[in-house]
Amino acid sequence: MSLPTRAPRFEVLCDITRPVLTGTAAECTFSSPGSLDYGTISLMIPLADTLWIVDQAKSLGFDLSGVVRAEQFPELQRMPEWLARGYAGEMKYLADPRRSDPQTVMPGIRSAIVGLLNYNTARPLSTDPVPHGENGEPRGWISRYAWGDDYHDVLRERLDALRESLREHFTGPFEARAYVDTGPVQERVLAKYAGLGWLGKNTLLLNQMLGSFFFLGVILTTLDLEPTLAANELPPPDLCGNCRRCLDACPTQAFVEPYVMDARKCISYLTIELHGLIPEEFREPMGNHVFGCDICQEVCPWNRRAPISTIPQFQARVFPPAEENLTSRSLTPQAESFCLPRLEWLLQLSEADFRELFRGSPVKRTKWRGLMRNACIALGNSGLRPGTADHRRVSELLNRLAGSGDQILAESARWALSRIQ
Ligand code: B12
Ligand code: SF4
Ligand code: SF4
Repeated sequence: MSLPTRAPRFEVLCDITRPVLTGTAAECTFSSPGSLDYGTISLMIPLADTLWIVDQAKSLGFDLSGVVRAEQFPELQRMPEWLARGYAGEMKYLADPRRSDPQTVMPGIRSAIVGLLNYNTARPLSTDPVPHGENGEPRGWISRYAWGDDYHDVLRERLDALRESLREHFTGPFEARAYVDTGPVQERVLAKYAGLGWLGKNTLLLNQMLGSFFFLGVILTTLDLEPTLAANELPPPDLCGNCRRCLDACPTQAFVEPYVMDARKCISYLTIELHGLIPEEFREPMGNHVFGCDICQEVCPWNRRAPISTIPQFQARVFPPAEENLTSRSLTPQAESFCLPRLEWLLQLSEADFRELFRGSPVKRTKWRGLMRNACIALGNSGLRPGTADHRRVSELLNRLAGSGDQILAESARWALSRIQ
C-alpha cells in the first residue's frame, strides 16, 4: 500500500524505525497526525535502513535527506552539450566525464544519501532598496551563503558523523565517501531524485517548504539502499509554472533559456571562479556584488516564506571596531560585517588581513586579489561623488592599486576611477 501524502509519511518514518529493525520484515499500523488510520503495511528491512538513515540525518541537524540509486538520470545526459557550448568557462573540473554518470564515480557504487541544510539567515536582501550604509558610504554584497563559516566544513562535519553511524549500523564491509561540492557529482540532480525538490528555472534545487537557500551534501556508498522514492513514485513536481522572475531579474542575463545557465555570465562565476579581468560588458551589471550573487533566489516566490536558519556558523561575521580606529579615521567607529561590508574597508585590506579575516570563510576561494578586483568594480558602480571625504579616501586607495604592478588590479582600479571622477 502506498502512503497518501509526503507529510504524514515523514511523521510515520521515525515511529516505525525501531520495530522494523528487529526482524526481516515487520508489520506496523500507523495513522496521520490528524489520526486518520491508513492501515497496516509490511516493510522490508532495506526500507527500514533508509528510514533509519533519514532519521539519523535529522538528528545530526540536516533539514531534509533522502536516498537515491546512483544512476544516470536524464538531466545528466545534457552535460556534454552544456560543456560543448562553453558554458563552464574556466571551471575545467566540470568536464570530468564521471559527472555525467554516478556509476563511474566509485567502484561498486549503489546509492547516494543526500543531505540538505538551510542557510537562510535573516534579511537584508541584496535587492532591498538601500545599497549604501546609513552614512551613505558605499557597501558591497557578499552572498548570503558566505556570511559565516565555510559550508563545506559545516556540512562535512555532519556528513562524517552520519558516515560514522553507518559504520555502527551496518555490519560487513562497505565503502562510503562524503562530498560537499568536492566530488565529481551533480548534487542537485541526485537531490531531485532523492525526493528533496525540483530543479527550478534558475537551475537551483527548490523545495516547496524550504525554498532554495540551502546547501547540499552527499554520501556515495556501495550499500544497496532502498531509495526514498518508490519505483512508482515521481520526484516532486516542478512548481515554477509560468513564473520567470529569476530569468528576468538576472542582471547579466545569464540564463540562455529557462533551466539553462551560461555560467560565464553569472556574477557568482565572475566574482569567485574567474581569475582574470572581469569582461567589461559585465562590470556595470555586477553592481555592488563582491562575492557571489543571490538575486535569482531573492526574487523567487518560494523563498518568500522560507524558514530562517539559526545555525550559528551561518550568521554574518561581525568585527568590533579596532581600538586604533577610534583615533585614526573618525570618531564614529563602527563594527564591520560580512553582511553589506563597507567597500572602503575591503579595499584597504592587506593580503595578511585578508587571510586573517576570511580564515574558515567561503570568501577565501576568490583570494585577496579576486576580492580587491571585485571591490574595485563595485566602487566603480557606487556613484561616489567627487568632493566628499569618502571620495578622497577611496580615490587614494584606487590610485595606489592603479599604480601597482598587477595588471588585473591596475585595470580594475583605473576603470573604477574613470567611473567616479
Ligand atoms: C559549478 C557550480 C556553480 C557554477 C555554475 C552554476 C550552475 N548552475 O551549474 C556557479 C559558479 C555559477 C555557481 C553559482 C551558484 N551556486 Co553553485 N555549484 C556548482 C557545483 C560545484 C556544480 C554544479 C554543476 O555541475 N553545474 C554544471 C551544469 C552543467 O549544471 P546545470 O546548470 O544543472 O546544467 C544542466 C541543465 O542546464 C540541464 N539542461 C536542462 N535543459 C537543458 C537544455 C539544454 C539545451 C542544455 C544544453 C542543457 C539543459 O542540463 C545541464 C547538464 O545536466 C555545485 C555542487 C555540485 N557538485 O553539484 C554547486 C551548487 C549547485 N551551487 C550552489 C549554490 C548555493 C550556488 C549559488 C547560490 C552561490 C551564490 N550565492 O553565489 C550560485 C547560484 C547560481 C545559480 N542560479 O545556479 C548549491 C545549490 C543549492 C541549491 N539550492 O540548488 C550547490 C549544490 C552547492 C552545494 N553543495 O550546496 N555554482
Ligand atoms: S546568481 Fe545572479 S548573476 Fe547568477 S544567474 Fe542568479 S541572478 Fe544571475
Ligand atoms: S523565480 Fe519563478 S521561475 Fe525562477 S525558480 Fe523561482 S519559481 Fe521558478
